[in-house]
Amino acid sequence: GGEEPMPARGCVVGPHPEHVLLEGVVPFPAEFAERYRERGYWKGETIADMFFGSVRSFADNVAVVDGEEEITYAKLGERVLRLAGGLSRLGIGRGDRVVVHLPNVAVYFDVVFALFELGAIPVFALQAHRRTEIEYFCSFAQAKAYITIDSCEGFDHAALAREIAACVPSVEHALVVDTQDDCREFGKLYGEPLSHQERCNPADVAFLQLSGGTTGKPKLIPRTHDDYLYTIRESARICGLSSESVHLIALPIAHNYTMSSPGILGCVYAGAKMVLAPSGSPDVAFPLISKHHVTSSSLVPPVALLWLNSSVRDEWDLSSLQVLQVGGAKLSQEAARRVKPELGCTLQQVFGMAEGLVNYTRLSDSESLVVSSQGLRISPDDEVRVVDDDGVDLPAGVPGNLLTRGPYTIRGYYCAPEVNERDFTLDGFYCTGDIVSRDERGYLTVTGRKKDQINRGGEKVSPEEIENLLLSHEAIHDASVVGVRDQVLGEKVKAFVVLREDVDPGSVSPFKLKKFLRQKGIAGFKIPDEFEIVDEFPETFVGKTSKRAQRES
Ligand code: OOB
Repeated sequence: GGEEPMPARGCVVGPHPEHVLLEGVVPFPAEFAERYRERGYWKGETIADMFFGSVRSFADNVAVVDGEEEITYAKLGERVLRLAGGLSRLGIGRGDRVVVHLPNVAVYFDVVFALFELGAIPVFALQAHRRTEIEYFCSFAQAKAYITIDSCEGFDHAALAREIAACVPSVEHALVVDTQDDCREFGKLYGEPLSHQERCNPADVAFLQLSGGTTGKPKLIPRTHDDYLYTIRESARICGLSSESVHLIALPIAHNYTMSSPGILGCVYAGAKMVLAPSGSPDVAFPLISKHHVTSSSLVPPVALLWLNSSVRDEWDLSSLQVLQVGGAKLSQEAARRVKPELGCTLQQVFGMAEGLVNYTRLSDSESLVVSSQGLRISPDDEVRVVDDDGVDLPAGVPGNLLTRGPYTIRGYYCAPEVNERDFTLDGFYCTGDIVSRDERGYLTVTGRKKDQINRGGEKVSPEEIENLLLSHEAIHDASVVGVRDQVLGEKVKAFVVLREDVDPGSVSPFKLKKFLRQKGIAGFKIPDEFEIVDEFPETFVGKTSKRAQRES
């Protein structure tokens, strides 16, 4: 009765336009899409529809806390529409790719939801990425725009923006969020709210997420509005989020885990409050938990270990904390067992992948299940197979290769037909490269990995990518990069190098090699923690480098 509905969007929202398939995307086969719609997984809603639904339903709730700034859902909706107006006037619209390269700051929400409202396609770079990666994302995705911040953690992103604008022809706009300048160029984009929307179709690709690499270059993952929103609704429910929840965002904001498991989109869906932290370290996170009565957070295992082992833990009131998600890499049982007694909250293990499939232990699961398994799939229609190397299905309890297909798992990487042939079966299962065992109820335990990838505390490193960069060094004849065990990170990155015959070994040091890689412009977490100069690599009996021997050396 009688109340004016709030005009959350600039105009009356009409029906969605026709679906447009982005070139280079492998679509879901029609019979699967039909089944997922019939079963109510795909509801025919866009991420922007969901966002503005929450802006209406939770208008006066605080959505984002960033330092001293608190932004309500109503205010966020207004900021998003005004920025969408500005971006639209620059010519950014439906289907345009925009590389987003921002740290954990409130403006991230404006940018991402404005792009969704325009039907533009964000490409999610991590704050840690540097020139080599950003240039690659921009050119590979043929991005029309690149959005970053002036500087962060001592790195001059504004200079990077100038370089990208100069060297990637598709990039018409390199936009820099200015936190220091007086001119506030970026702020000027917030103008008249977007008044007409071209919008997009729920079956369209919503964004391109990055894969944890196994190849020379990172692969891009196309996720649709329909498929992603399904995981968001279910994740919010499985993680117990409500409009009373206060979720600490302590991991890199653009990672798939932080976006959706349950992540910022799960929070927006539930109308929860999100408290932004620049890092998960205890001296940053604990004061925020105590000040804002944080009820849940999502961490990777090394950060969970920092929380468990922190000397300042008793100085802060953490009693509001109810649930702690830990995922991205394997959490040891010893650490898992300590969470409840020492932090006073329920542990929820998360085993997910940007390609799709996400598993959670449930909040009502027994303590022994929660500490020993990485959880159960989200959907009854997630098809999970555990097979031997010949593709034969294995019985419960026997570890094997995890293959999966389902209502939110991609059918192929973006513009990557050759990789797709390797990583997807003919009937559309994604070969995850993970070795798992499954119990009778479907709970998975991760026991190993088949893919050539290093999981450095949740951050994924492709050995091939680093080997290729090392091979471009004039003193290096051959390079092999492997993961070696580390107490805290689980694995760290180690490079073995063979020098050219005429090179004096004294002229090459780990310090110099690190500097060389840094100058190439790559994310810091990919730079090997250790180097070893060797005369030759151990070989397998077929004459290939034995990475196993190197890992164990
Ligand atoms: C998440 O996504 P990605 O795409 O960075 O990495 C996926 C890979 C998995 O294939 C697996 O190898 C590993 O990361 N992984 C785990 C794990 N969670 C992820 N390995 C062991 N135990 C776990 N709990 O990492 C990601 C995406 C969504 C939610 C959570 C994590």
